[in-house]
Amino acid sequence: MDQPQAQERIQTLRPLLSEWGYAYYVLDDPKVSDAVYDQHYQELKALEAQFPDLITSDSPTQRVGNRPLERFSTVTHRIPLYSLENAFSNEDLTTWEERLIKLAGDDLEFVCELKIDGSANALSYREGLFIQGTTRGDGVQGEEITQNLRTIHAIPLKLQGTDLPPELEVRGEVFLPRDEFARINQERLATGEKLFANPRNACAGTLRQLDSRVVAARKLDFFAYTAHFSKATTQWEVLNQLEAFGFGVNPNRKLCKTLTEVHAFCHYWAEARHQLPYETDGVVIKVNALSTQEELGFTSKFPRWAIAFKYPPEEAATLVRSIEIQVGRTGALTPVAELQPILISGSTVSRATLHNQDRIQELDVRAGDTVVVRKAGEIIPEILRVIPELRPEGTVTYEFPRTCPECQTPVVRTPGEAVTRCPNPQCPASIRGHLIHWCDALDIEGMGEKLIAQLVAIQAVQSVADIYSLTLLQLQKLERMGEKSAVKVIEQIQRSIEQPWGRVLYGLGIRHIGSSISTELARAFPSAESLSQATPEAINNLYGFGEETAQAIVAWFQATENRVLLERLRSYGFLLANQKNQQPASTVLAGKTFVLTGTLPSLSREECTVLIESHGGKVTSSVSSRTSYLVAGEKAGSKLTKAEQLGVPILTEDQLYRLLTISS
Ligand code: 0OX
Repeated sequence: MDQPQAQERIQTLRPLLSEWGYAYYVLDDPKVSDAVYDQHYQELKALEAQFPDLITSDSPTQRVGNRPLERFSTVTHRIPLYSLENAFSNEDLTTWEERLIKLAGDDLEFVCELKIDGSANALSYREGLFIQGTTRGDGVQGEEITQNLRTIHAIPLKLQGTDLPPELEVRGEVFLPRDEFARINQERLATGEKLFANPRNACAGTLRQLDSRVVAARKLDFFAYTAHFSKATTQWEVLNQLEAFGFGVNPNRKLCKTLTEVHAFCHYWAEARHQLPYETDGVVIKVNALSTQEELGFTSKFPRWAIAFKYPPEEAATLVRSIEIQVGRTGALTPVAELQPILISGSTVSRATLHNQDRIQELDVRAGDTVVVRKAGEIIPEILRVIPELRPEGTVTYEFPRTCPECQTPVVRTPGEAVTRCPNPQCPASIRGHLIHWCDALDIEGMGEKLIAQLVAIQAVQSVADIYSLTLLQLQKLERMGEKSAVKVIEQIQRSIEQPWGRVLYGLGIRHIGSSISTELARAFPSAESLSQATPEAINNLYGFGEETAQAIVAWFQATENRVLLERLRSYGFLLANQKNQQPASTVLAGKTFVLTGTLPSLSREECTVLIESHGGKVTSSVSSRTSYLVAGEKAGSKLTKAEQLGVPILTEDQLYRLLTISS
């Protein structure tokens, strides 16, 4: 395809992909299947990779940057981002309305919007194109995080419609949906990283990432709530216009003629909000007429024409029965408070995390204390503070254990780290943790925590490889295990041998290697063999991976016991490599022909072929003018000379990886 033909095709693909993306992400009403979307997206990527001059900033492929920023720059907001005055009761709302009536008369209408618990941001558009996005910061100055905001599909890169304002500033809330928050924390738990306390913190932390590829993997969302248009005369019209421009706008809004209707809206959402897929902490009430808003103006801190009706925080007081220590897969000791069960926003809480030794010291929490518990992000309840007035006599300061409660090995705490660990790799808690993680990763139904605990207790399994030598008889002897269930478990175990290499890699429980990173790694390193020989640089060059990740992988594959484990898994029938006839990982190399020569540092010829083919490329045996690239390793022979003569580009293994990551 020549450049004009590519341009024509690109101009068909871009609006199509924008429309499908909008239907999927904003309207929640997909027009085509994921596979069809992906196929067209990859086609656009491939065309743009071939003709980089044709790339434009509003292309759907340009939502993610290629490399991390060094730092963010500070921007002064053209108009400050005000915060909102709070109302905590119906009386507070009535006082607010009385003040409004005094200042602007009684002909008032109100718009009620749910108050989203995320991060406020300002977005600038010029001639319909998204040019800059900033955080609220202190309201006067914020940080420029355009690249991160571009990853959010509810923020259009190009406004929809024809009659577009030459300049437009939109404000709204970026937030992290609850299920995405849970997914991220689960992954962090699996990789031994510190958990986010709630979706708001996770959202703010994500927006502060210098690498937009990390942001893109976290699926932030956005609701727009202000902008100024010459044509709009009311806030209600503003919201509708923002929707027409292609922004995500919260559908749960209401135009109210009276304060009674406002009260009803607040009352209704006090409970109903718990069913929403994102967190809200109140209702924002705004005067509808923009002319009245202007008339009312601002105090030094707040607009007079808006107020936030805040729902009471999801907190409750209860008694700490005891403080227990849990030992995780990585040996980390996590203190947990066993609580007198208490109902908080619709569910019973009986345990709360105390995070680590420092947090216990900071709170000075003791068994017998009455504490305030919050359901942070509605997922992990945490203790906010102790109520000292209610401390009974005779309580004692909690002593953090010096030995592992499971195996009595002295615990260690690396200076500068918050975590205390049991260093014993044979600790039953860490063995159980590894086994649970493996069974979860490989989807072995029936192998739950209880069964695993029994098997570890009788020393039937220690390493994940032992699972594959379990016999029916061994299982049948266990408590509450009939013949039928035992047969099922054995079947499930056998089935797991067929799981793809990416899942197996995730199951190995290497630090920092969560489930999505495993999938990426397995795409790039199609076997345990190639990954075990990869250099930290080759791993580092991959999508979103950092130094620590690369080091963790290299160290894991160097350890003798892990090499033995892989050998044992192989002997039980694990392929530890991608299947040849697997679905293509991407089509970024579509239309490209490769020739291989010499010995590559980590990939065998066979693996390199699988890698190229899995991204849509073709591998042939001899160099000609039609060869797109020669991949050359050590001791390359005549093919290298021929490629040089014909001007065929020559790639090292590292450069091949880079080609894959730049284009995918
Ligand atoms: C929200 C939200 C925040 C406009 C002028 C002052 C506050 N968190 O959902 N702020 C505003 O409005 C601004 N509206 C909202 N819906």
